[in-house]
Amino acid sequence: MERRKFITMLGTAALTVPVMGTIASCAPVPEKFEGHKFPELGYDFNALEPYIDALTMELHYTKHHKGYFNNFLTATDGTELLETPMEKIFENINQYPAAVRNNGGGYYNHALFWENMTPSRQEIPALLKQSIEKDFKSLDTFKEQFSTSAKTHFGSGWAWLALGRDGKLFITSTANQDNPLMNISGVNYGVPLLALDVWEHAYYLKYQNKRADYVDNFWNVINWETVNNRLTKAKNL
Ligand code: MN3
Repeated sequence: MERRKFITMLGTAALTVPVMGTIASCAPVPEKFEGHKFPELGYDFNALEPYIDALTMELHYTKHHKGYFNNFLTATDGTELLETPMEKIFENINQYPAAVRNNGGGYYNHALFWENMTPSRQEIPALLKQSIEKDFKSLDTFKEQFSTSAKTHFGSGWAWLALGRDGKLFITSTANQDNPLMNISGVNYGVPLLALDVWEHAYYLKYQNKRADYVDNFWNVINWETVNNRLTKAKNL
């Protein structure tokens, strides 16, 4: 795409103001956006052992995630997207070049993923537990359905728990670096609450072809506090 045409499209996109007021009509955005930043990893590379090995974590964070971040900056260099929160960019992602979609998604999705894992085991906070039980009948049913989504997603992608516009939780999976905030066909809209990377680079060193074992072990490292906080923010819109 010609650069001028791309920038003109960005200008048009900025005029599209989403309608607010309904539950989860759009994603929570930072109150004060201070530019795109490569996020800190909140724990050591070996902190999630034995479920996720240190070498995988190090390569995943310093090479894959950093690569998406750097390529996103290159793809948006000189445009107003550098001043736009990712949640707003995703609302109009179908108008931007593939490099913005793929690398912006990779940058954002991994930040969510690191945050929704922790080395310290946690109880599920009440709000989240009640919401899961309401929409999936039980925690076990939810885990089973999420696991199935992650295990059966064909090829590279992500499994998600998200909050839909109707105020209900749902499970979905997306291809490549897409996510439920993107306005593209085939993606169900929702505010992401829990993300699981099912690209082979996320597990192959330790689990090889056994993605199912990686998915089963994911339940040992979930930061339920973070997931609950995301739900609280999304419901307060
Ligand atoms: Mn990844």
